[in-house]
Amino acid sequence: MTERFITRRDFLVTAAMAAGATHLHAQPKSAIQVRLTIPSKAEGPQMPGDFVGLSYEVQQLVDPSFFSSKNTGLINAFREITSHGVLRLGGNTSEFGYWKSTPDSPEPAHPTIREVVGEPKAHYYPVTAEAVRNLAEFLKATGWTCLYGIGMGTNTPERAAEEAAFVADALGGSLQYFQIGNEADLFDRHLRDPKTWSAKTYLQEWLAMARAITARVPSAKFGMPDVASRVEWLIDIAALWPSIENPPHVTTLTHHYYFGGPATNPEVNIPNLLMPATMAKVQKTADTATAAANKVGARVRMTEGNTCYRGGKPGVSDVLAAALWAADYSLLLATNNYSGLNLHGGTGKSVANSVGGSLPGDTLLEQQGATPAEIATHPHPFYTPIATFGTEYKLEPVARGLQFAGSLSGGRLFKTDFAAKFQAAGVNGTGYAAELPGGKWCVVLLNKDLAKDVEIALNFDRGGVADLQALRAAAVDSRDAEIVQLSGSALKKDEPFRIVVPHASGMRLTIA
Ligand code: BDP
Repeated sequence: MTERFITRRDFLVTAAMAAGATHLHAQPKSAIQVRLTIPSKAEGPQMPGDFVGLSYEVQQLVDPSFFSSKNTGLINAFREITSHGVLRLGGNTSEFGYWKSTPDSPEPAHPTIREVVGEPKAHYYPVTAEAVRNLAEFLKATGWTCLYGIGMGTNTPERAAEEAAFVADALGGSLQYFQIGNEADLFDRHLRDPKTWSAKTYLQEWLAMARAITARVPSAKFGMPDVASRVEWLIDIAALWPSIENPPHVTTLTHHYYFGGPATNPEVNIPNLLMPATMAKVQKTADTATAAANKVGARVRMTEGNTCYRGGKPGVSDVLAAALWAADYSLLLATNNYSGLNLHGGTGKSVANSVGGSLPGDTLLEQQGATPAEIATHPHPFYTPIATFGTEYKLEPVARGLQFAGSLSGGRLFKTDFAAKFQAAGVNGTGYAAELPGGKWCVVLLNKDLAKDVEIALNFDRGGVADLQALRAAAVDSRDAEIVQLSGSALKKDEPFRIVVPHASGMRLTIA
């Protein structure tokens, strides 16, 4: 293994570019030294090329022009995140959409449900053929595929099958699979009888719907159970699975993840979001979920999640910290062989409706004395990867994190000890590396520490660093997170390599 260092002159150029990025970052002199080695062979999981995804409320379909080939601003934003992504439609509102195949189809009778604070109100809305056709064109324009959510809470197997047949036909190859129901592990709150509701009763209902869908769409595939937090349901389902005769084709076991919430909870803060214990919990969930998936011969996907539930927290969900979290969270799932993840977002209205009508983040800003004009500068919902400002769509910090993580998509991950090396040096940092199709290596280094800069000596047994970018902002709580090109003539092939990663920032390197 050769150790590679850039020349003194080149080091100064690189370090100045990295540290000079912001006056808030300390000078490299005080940086803690960490020595990292990329193994000679990539022996970790294969990260799918379409690993990165977004999640939207089904209610977004109420406006058929939103996901349509005419919405070029949104199409460009999707493509900017990744050219091969996965759009998941679901969320709490998916339980209140009903399929309306023709403009004259009558509205079906709906069951009465309990109204609970924080859960969506029983406002039913139609999902139309026009919206689904437009969605198909939107997907083609973006190059993305879709995980299509069909309601379970207030739906019937017959209507589910009608909708699925139309969707399968309209979306064709852009449809990866169906999801039935959203966060059924929380149905005991408002949609089902808490005395009888369990993974077992859920599975019976799910089977009735999945079988009805499969009867109409024999090639139908499914992801399930999309639990909010009871990951042990995946274990329960995996245990029951062998007893199901001729089971529907489940390709993916799915769960959701929000770091915490709601916005008014003081525990939802930047130090807690970025601390190593947060990722240790993520790892625990991943262990449970992958054990269940292995039993049923499926892969795991995190289909809906973000920093803070009920629409996010201003100052946490919409700042650089969220970008670093998103990059780390995504890549940690990738090392656990997840097929991908979908970070939740959309328009403020759809997400507000999904949580009962308003966003706690707005209440928090009002309490803090923010003016309506100041509040309007925040993305709504606060965690959304793509914000809607009038007719403009803007990539938010979490989307920058997804872009950073997504640069390893399609690659074979290296099994590294980077996190342990950072920990041994007393720094809250981590890193990931992959061999990309075509042979280049890509490395993502994340310094989540709020105070300490690190100087990394990177050992690798090939070529040189061909490209270098930083993920950074003026400060960890600034909203201007960006990915900046740092390479230039300073990074010549075959030079050895040493890099300063300032606190609260990330670096992405391509090794060719
Ligand atoms: C999830 C719901 C989604 C919400 C989100 C949130 O599935 O509809 O928008 O929480 O609370 O549990 O932000």
